[in-house]
Amino acid sequence: MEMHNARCTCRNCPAADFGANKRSIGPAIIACHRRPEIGFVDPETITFEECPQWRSTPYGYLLQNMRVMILGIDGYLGWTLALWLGTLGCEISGVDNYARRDWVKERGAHTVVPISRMTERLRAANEVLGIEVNFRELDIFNDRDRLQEFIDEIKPEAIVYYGECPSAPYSMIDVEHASYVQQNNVLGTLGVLFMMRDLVPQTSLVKLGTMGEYGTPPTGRPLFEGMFPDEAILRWNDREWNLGGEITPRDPGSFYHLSKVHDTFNTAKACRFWGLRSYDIMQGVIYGVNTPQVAADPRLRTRLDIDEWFGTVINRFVAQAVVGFPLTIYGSGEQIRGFIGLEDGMQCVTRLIAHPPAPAQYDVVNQMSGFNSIKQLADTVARIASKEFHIPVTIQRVENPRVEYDVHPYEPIYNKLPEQFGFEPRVQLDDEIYRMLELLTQPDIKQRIEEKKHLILPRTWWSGEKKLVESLEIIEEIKYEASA
Ligand code: USQ
Repeated sequence: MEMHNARCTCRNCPAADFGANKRSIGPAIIACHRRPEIGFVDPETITFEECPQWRSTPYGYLLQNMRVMILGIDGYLGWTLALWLGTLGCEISGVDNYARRDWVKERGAHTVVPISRMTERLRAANEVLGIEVNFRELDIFNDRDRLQEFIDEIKPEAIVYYGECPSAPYSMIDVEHASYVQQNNVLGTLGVLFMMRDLVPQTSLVKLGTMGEYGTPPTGRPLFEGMFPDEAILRWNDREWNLGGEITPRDPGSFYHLSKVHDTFNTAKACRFWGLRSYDIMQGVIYGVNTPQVAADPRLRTRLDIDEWFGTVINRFVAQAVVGFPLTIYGSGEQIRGFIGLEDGMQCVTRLIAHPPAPAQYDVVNQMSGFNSIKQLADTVARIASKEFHIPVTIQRVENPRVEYDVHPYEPIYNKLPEQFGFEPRVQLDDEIYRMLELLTQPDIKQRIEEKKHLILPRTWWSGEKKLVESLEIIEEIKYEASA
């Protein structure tokens, strides 16, 4: 079967130099940074399939030794991606200021899967996987000059932006936290857009947004991939307009989600103003602990948070089950979210890097592999924990400290990744929950969950109140039965 990016041409390639012959009049021509010997060519003539610089991989053609810079390389996703892409032959560089470690520490929590210091991580990546990561410790917002220098030195061919604070509850603690999250996220990204304009305008920016930008519109309007499809019509007062291509309305659920909405507009405009290229990923809630690389050695493990601020719902439910803490469904549990396993998230980003947007193209993909209600997830975790691990599990409903629709229609559209980029989900929810239970029941990890059990019940209310939520009802007790 033909690879998804086989017919992409130099137009999409970060090695194409569009400024090569500025004085020429007539059709655009390019030179190639990687193959100067080909001279000036029409950007549409050579395809990725034909170009010897693009090598076949399971995720499409990938530039040989492609230079990928990961902003936020020390986090849950950043570290995992560094090892994943390194194994595929990419030259990895990355920056981080260890903020995620600090935020979690500030809340008195810790990653329940122990992770190594960066120096140890880098050494282990080299020893175990033969990957050299070019790392620089810096703050994307505060150390702009140093980041600029680093980008200029590396000249990355793709930049993956994972350097934002990802927590809705953290952004709702108080005005300091809300301001910090918006400054770090929105202004950090804005700075990078300017750097790309000045230093690497041909590089694609793969930027992490969130499905939460859309919210859950009570009208039931489908959650299109960023923009309205061509056929969308607005009717009003006997008149009609075609909405195709317009950014859809957003209804974000926290000051964190709002920061991502602002990024959406800043990034879309930078592509429009300066011809930059970007894929904005609206990612569903991510879960899991497993890729072949992070599982290869304990020093290569990625973090896993389970506290109310940085733990996402499936990861939290699994940890709660392991220590016998009743699973915490907020509100009715009927709220529905899109989800994606860690390894599937890595596959999607790889495919996007392999298929760069054309100049000035801003595009959005909804990155998820399925959707479930919170109640369904709690039931699934409880079933696997009790049946396969003989752990009795209780599920409780607690007050919902957030402001969100409890019951709502949900129709996400998530066709682009499978249809245009060849994404095939491989992570099955049940299998990944099983793998997480295997890891989290290990005595040292279970002990680390026990130590932070007091940080499971949420106390950050969207209203500003500071009190632990109260349990509303115990809705299920699932016990393992030997005959089952
Ligand atoms: N929830 C529970 N019980 C819990 C934790 C969460 O019922 O113990 C519910 C929440 O009320 C919410 C849903 O589960 O309805 C998801 O909550 P979450 O904390 O797993 O995820 P969220 O706050 O939405 O944020 C996470 C990531 C964020 C990403 C987002 C994708 O932290 O970075 O943007 O997932 S999305 O949800 O699609 O916006």
